[in-house]
Formats: sequence, C-alpha cells, structure tokens
Amino acid sequence: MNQSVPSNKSAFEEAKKVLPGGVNSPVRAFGGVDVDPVFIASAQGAYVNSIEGKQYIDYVGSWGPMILGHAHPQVVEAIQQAASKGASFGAPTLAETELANRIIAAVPSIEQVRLVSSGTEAAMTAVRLARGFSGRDLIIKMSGCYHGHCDAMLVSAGSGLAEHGMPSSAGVPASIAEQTLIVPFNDLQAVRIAFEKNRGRVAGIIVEPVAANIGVVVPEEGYLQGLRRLCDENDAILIFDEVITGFRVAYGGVQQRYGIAADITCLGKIIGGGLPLAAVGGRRQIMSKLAPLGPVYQAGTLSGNPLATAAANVTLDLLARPGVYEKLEQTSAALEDGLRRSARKAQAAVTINRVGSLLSCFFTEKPVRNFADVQSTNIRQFKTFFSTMLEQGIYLAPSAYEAWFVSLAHTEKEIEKTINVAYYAFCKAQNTR
Ligand code: HOZ
Repeated sequence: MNQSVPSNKSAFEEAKKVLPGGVNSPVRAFGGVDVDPVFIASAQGAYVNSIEGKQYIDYVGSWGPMILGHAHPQVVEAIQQAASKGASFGAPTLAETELANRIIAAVPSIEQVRLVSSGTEAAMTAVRLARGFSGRDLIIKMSGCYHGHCDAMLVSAGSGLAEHGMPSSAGVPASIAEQTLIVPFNDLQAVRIAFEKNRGRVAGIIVEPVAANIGVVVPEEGYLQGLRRLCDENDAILIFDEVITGFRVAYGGVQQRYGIAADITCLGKIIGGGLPLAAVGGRRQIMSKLAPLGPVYQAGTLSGNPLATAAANVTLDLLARPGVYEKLEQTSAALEDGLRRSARKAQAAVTINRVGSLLSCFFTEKPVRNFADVQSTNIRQFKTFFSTMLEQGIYLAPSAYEAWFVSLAHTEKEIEKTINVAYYAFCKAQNTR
C-alpha cells in the first residue's frame, strides 16, 4: 500500500477531529455495524474503490442516485461542459424548463415543478404546501418512513434515526412534533381513525409509497388506493415521497408502477444524476400557491443549479431509452433469486422484499410489512452478514434499515459474485447468536 495514503481507520480518526462523528451524514458512520467506514477514493460503473486500494461491488449507489452506475461517460461530459460555462448564476436557465418538462412527461400527476437541492427540501416544501393549500396543520406520517430532516418529519422516522435507535430528534419543539400524526405503514384502519379523531384538521398524508428507509417494505394490495380514497373523502392532500422510488421502480416511479396519482410528489436522488438536485411537483392548482405566485414561501440560491440540471437532463434521457427498466428488473430478479438460493443452502432464515431494483434481505422468517416487523429482525445476524460481505468485496448499506440499490452497471458477473459471497456470509450469520 502507498505509505502516503491513510488507512480507513486513520482517515476516520482524522475526520472525527473536525467533523462531528467523522461524517457529514450519520448513515455514513457505520455506527450500526461495528466496522470503520470505508473512505471512497473513486468509483466507476458498479464498483467503488477505497483509499486503501480495495475494490467493492457497490449496492449503495450513493443511497440511490447512481442508477446508471458511477461516472457514466455521458453524465461526466454533460457536467464538464456545464462547468466550463459557469457553475451557478442564481437566475433562470433553459435547462431548468427542459428538466421540468421531462419530469412532467414522466409523472402524469405533476403539472408544475419547483426544483430544489435535496430531498429534505422537497419534503419540507411539500408539507408546507399541503398546509398552505388546505389551511390545516396536521400531517399524517407512517412510522419508519423517512422524509429528510425537517422538523415536522423527524418523528418516528427511519434511515439513520432507526439505525441509531432515535425515535425522534432533540431540538424539535414538541409543538411542532404534535402536528405530525404517526400511524403504522400498511394499516388503513389506523389512517381512518386518525382522520376521524381529527376531523377537518388534517392537511394531508405523506408517505413513501414503497417504504425504503427501513429496508424495503412493499405496500399491500389496495393500500395506496385506500390512502388515495381516504384523502379524497377528507379533502386532504396525498403526498408521495418518491425521492427514492422516482425513476427507480419505473420511469414514472410508484405512480406509474401501481397506477395511482398523488397530489404532490417529492423527487430527488436519481433526478440529480449524482448532483444535489431534487424537486417538488403536483397539480397546477396546488403548485400555484408557491411564491412568487402564491403565499407559500420557498427559495434557494442553488436551486436548479446548471451543473445539476445538466446531469439531470442527460440522466433522464438515458433512462427513457427502451428496455432500461426491463434490464434493471432482470438483473434485480436474478439477484433476488440467487440470494434466496444462497440463504436456503446455508439454512438461513431470511425474508427478501423487492420492488424493481430496490431490495432488502431481512434476517427473519416472518413477513416484513411495517417498521415494527423490521425492528424485530435479527440485527446481530445482519451485522455478521454485512461485515463478511464487506471483507469479501461487496459494499452494502451499513445498516439493517437501508435498501440495496441495483444499477444498470451491474452485470451477471457482479451478481454471480454477490450470490456466491452471500452464501458464505449467510453461513457465518447463521452461527451468530
Ligand atoms: N435516504 C438516505 C438513507 N436512507 C439518505 C442518506 C443520508 O441520510 O445520508
């Protein structure tokens, strides 16, 4: 190893001196798996390379955006060209309108779009819009769903909060948390009761229509339709947080795959092509409440940034080619089948949930249909599985509460290696008590 390059361990020690917890986002700290985080030097296609010179097959994909694989040549070129013309103007550009048109063409329930810089901003704006439009304050949220880190959404949230066992965050005033009503995912009766108890006071429901921040949890037959119906009956807004699922489970996201329309949609991750870009979109009547047309304020210096819109436009173009989602489905189904075979051979009790190229492998023999089910899975076995996979060159999300992301750069070769290593990792996990 090159002596001037630090190890992951020493890099983490240095980082901890100047960054809280050594990271800029808690999920990167590997807190739930008792391993030092891997510091990434570069990435290409389906692989990430550590500063120690080790190569890994990557199933994190920057937590979702890298559906084309890393450093796709056309995306790299688009970013380089945009950079040569200036990094940021804080003024309108043609590329923003182009991107809005692409998003509108992909998701029929979206008539207008506001571009922002992160999924958190998209969800925060969606909630404010629902409140501003309806003149009501309460929002129904599903436990374990994660909608970024704005105050109202840090109640019973998934992702890093689940991993660190934090039911909610300090610093959120009780008066704000009280405005968020929590119900279990996949439980329509609980939503019905929440509406009944708070008649005329609920602005809307926010949901990840395929939950993907507690691992992947699939909506049961009729669940999303039931949420749509309950919103209509109660004059409430249905917000789909498709930051993870948008352009992932289908080009038009869950709304295309399950044939259902939201009132407001949050998008992020994939639409930025790896750069900081997200969006909130919806019916014109709702979107026209946003400033400068309406009274709901939202703004951002870097919103619609030219580098990000360049990456976004080319990414969505590449995803719109015929056969793309069929290929993703094929690769992901092969991975699911192979993992099932490996688990069976190792006599490991696992439940695999998958929607398109989003997948989770839970250490339990029971079905996993909500946050409580995820919390009752065997986390110790997950830890052993995770660290064995990592040692053998497979980079998974370092938490039992996160999804696997398959990309278009994963080929038979990577899937086969993953399945073989998984057999060995399942065997080791089996021996963990
Ligand atoms: N939604 C991502 C994890 N579930 C966010 C990644 C992060 O928090 O850094």
